Amino acid sequence: MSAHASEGSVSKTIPGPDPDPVKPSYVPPPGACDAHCHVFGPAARFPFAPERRYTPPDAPKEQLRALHRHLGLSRAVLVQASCHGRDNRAMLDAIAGAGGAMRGVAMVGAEVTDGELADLHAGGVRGIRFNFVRHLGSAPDLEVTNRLIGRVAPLGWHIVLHFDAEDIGTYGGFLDALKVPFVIDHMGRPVAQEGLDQPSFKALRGLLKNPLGWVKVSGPERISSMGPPFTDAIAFVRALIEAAPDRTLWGTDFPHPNVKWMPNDGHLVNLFARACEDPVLQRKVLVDNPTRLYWST
Ligand code: 0GY
Repeated sequence: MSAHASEGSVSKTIPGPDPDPVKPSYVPPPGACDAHCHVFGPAARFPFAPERRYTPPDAPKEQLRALHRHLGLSRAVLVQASCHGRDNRAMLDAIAGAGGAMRGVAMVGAEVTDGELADLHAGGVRGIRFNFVRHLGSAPDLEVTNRLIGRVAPLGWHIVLHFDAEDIGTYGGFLDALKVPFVIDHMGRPVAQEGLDQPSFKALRGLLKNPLGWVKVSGPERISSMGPPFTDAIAFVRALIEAAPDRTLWGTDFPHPNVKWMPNDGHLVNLFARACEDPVLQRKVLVDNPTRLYWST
């Protein structure tokens, strides 16, 4: 029995990414950043967390860097994956080997010390992530969350929030009270076939009127109702870039945990360029916006 199987009683095994990403026809501008991706393991060196909700195949830093070279992306933001829990070592190890081309978003608990937060900052971390989505566990306690946010604010960090669509309105009071920048993952996970006027997507666009509000136009495969090539996500990408051109980020979400349809990362790059045709906007989303949020402190 493998180490995974022996410890992962509530965790399902998930498939790895498409091993054969196409070379995108779109060439991203110099400095283009994949602002949402993960490293998984290798589990032999960085074991997965016992409390994880899924067990992925290894997707180590070498695999991610090879993908980014292939896609023409020179920088990346690694988002701590829930399968590693609050053990941020795999992510930190990848950042340390990237010569300044990677930053990170960590997961921490109330027990984190100020010294550990300072070490995370020195290791390239610029934010913390909170998963509210049901399939990754229960929502975090808001008092604990707000205390943690208060502790990372002096470091100049922001927070990354992963919500199910229906919760974006529910947490409006919490979001309105935030004093640090906040980034909503994966376009707020709307359901494409419910259209641009579905309540959660309207609420998200409302949130983006707040100058602290940011969004990632990642995960077309997560919001699509039609499946590949996920063109029903294009209108959502456009609407969000129009709502907040200076506070939108883009990412692959490689290695794509828990998706219904496994995307091809080369196609995702081309889909972005199709949704965002203006080179000035492309540069904002791929280069200038991530630079401001991740490389200015
Ligand atoms: C994502 C999405 C998911 C997983 C995680 O941290 C994670 O495990 O983020 C998901 O299951 O929806 O952002 O990669």
